[in-house]
Amino acid sequence: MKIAIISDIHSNLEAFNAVLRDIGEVECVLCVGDLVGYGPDPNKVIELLKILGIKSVMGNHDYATITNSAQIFNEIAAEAIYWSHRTITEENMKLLASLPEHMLVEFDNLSLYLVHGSPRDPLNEYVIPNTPDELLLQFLSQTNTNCLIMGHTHLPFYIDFKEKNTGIVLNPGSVGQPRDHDPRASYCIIDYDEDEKVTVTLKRVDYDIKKVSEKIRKAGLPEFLAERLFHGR
Ligand SMILES: [Mn+2]
Repeated sequence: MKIAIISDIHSNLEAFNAVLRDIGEVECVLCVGDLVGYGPDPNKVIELLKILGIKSVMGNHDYATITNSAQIFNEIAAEAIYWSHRTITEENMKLLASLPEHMLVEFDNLSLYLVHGSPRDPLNEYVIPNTPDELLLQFLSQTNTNCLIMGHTHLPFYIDFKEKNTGIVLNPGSVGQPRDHDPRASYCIIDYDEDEKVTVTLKRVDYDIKKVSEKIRKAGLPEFLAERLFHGR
């Protein structure tokens, strides 16, 4: 059984579509938040998520967009938050507001805990790839599951603590604004076989960055948000 994990789409429809095409046949697709912010297509991204029945938790940009409050963001991110708040339809805003802070998803003996930031700070804590194992194991045990999935940093990583018989901690990276100097859209596949063996594969997909950058300029969003996509930062 295959499960696809996506995160941080950030209103980038071209990247989202490219990832969905690459995913192909899976049991389900789950999202770790930040559907909107930065990019030019918040409504289309929310509507596609709804049509495909993709479950998601809430991200800090989703929360800031709903509440129209971006004081904690830098000027460029804040501008995109206010723009998104003005642009998103009432119906789509309702869906955004209904996203849970965290989510527990279970398949047979595989249980997944999804949260945008961290289990102790669901919206805002950055759990970066070189976080000490002790803290990751502490988070994992706090969730009472065998797979902790976080987003927010836009930096993909996974660690398998199977030698400690505890589980997996992973971040699928960002679909719509990767920041690890690889501009391709990032996501991951969890493969769970009959012997209950879990395999995680981090994936990258090319998409039409030029098209998105032109849409960003046309929408009147900050130029930096268009430029950064080409460099994956
Ligand atoms: Mn994000």
